[in-house]
Amino acid sequence: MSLLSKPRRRGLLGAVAAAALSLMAFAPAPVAAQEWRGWNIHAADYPNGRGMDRFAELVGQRTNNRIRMRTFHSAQLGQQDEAIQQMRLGTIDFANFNLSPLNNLAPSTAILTLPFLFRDVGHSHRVVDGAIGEDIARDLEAIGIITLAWYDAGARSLYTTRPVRAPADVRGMKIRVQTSDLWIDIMRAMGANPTPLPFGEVFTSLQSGVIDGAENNWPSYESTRHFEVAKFYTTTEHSNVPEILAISRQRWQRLNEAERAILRDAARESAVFQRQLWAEREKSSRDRVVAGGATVIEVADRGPWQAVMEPVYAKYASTPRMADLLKRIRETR
Ligand code: GTR
Repeated sequence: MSLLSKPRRRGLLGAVAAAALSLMAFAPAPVAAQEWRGWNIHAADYPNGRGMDRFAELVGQRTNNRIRMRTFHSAQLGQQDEAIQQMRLGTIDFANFNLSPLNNLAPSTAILTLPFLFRDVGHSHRVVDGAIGEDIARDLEAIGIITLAWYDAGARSLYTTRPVRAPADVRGMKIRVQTSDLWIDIMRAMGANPTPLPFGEVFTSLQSGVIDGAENNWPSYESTRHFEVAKFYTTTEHSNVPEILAISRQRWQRLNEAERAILRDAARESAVFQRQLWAEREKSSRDRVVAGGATVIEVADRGPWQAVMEPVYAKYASTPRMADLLKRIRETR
């Protein structure tokens, strides 16, 4: 026979159940693994895609796969403008963005897009990896984008269906630009007719004659096969606009400090990797397009190209904030 009478036993069981329930209420909910979606405009083997994959791998390892990241390469999740909106809404968690399509949303990014700004790659690294990069990252944070690291994107040059040697040759040509007012002004300053188009539409637009040219770095000119339809690459090297590896602020706000540190470190390590791959790819892409029949027109003197950019500087670097950023960039040694 039980030592406890029935009602007493029910009372005890009830108390145990109540205690268990109250414990459950206070115990932290089991941490579910998170699946993060990443956006990349380029193919998986492009330096940026490989950098993003390295980032994802490091974050997975260091969070014991609690944060699992998957990069959707080749613009599978849309073109860059759409991806930026999706990141702001939190439906894309991480991405590699060129700054140009962010110029209109976060005006200080325009300073880094300005033509003939950096003296060399080392100069651009010291600017973006330092206090100026942090200032611009704060403006991006205000629009919902957290910058974790800076990727290289090399120098952008003009490529066209007819040879271009001097600004006068571009006059009236329809040149594709990214969606940015600054890029429209840069192209107008060269005397061209700017045509904003998504990256994914450039090939067919060149092929059908909707545009006469575009502008980009060696790896993009090569990987997109634009060199097959616009065979003249003129080394104007007019902009070295950098890129960011970023995550959505919506995600960032839900991370603890330890997780944030893991993400930052992994992103910076991925940038070191990307920059190394980038330097190699710039050379191999140049070789590939030349082997594929492109004609490289070397610009020996960039003076005339630089001279036509004066109105662009007057318009985009004239507010006190932008003038100050420009001064600090120029003073960065
Ligand atoms: C590439 C850049 C892309 C995109 C593209 C473009 O160099 O990596 O993010 O900005 O240029 O011109 O649209």
